Amino acid sequence: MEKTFLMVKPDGVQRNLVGEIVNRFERKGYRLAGAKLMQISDDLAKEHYGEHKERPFFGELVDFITSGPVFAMVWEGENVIATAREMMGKTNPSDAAPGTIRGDFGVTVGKNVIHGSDSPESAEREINLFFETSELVTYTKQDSAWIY
Ligand code: DAT
Ligand code: MG
Repeated sequence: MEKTFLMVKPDGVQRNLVGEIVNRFERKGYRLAGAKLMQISDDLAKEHYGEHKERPFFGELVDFITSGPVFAMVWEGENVIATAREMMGKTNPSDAAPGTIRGDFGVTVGKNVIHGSDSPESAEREINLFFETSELVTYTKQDSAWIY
C-alpha cells in the first residue's frame, strides 16, 4: 500500500490544528503508520527543502520550519500521495479551495499549515529522512474491510 509523509508545520502546531488535521486523514480512511512531535534542525530543514535552495524564499522557509515544533506523520492508503495533496489544497492558501486544509486554515504562502510529499519519489525520500524503520508500525485496522 502507498505511503506518504505529511507534516503539520510550526504554525499549525501553535494554532492547535494537529488534532483537526489528524482527524481529516483518519476519517478519510487512511492508516496512520507513524507520528511524532519534533523540532527540525537547520541541517534537516535544508535537506528536506533542498529542491528550493536557489529560490529567494529559501532562507525564510528554513527559518520558519525550524521556528517551533512540527508534527511529522506517515499515512498509508490507496493513492494517498495524490489524494493527501488534494486534501491539503494549493500551495498558496489564497488559491486553495474551501474545504481543503490550506483553504480552511491558511492565509499566506509562507505559513500554509501543512507539508505533504508530492510524488512517490519524494514520499520515499522524506519518510526515510524523518523516520527510522523502527518508528513505523504495520498493523491491520478492523475498518479496512469497510474501506477497501
Ligand atoms: P508545497 O508545500 O505545496 O509542496 P513547494 O514545494 O512549491 O510547495 O514549496 C515549499 C514551501 O515553500 C511551501 O509550502 C511554502 C514555501 N513557498 C513556496 N513558494 C513560496 C513563495 N513564492 N514565497 C514564499 N514561500 C513560498
Ligand atoms: Mg513541495
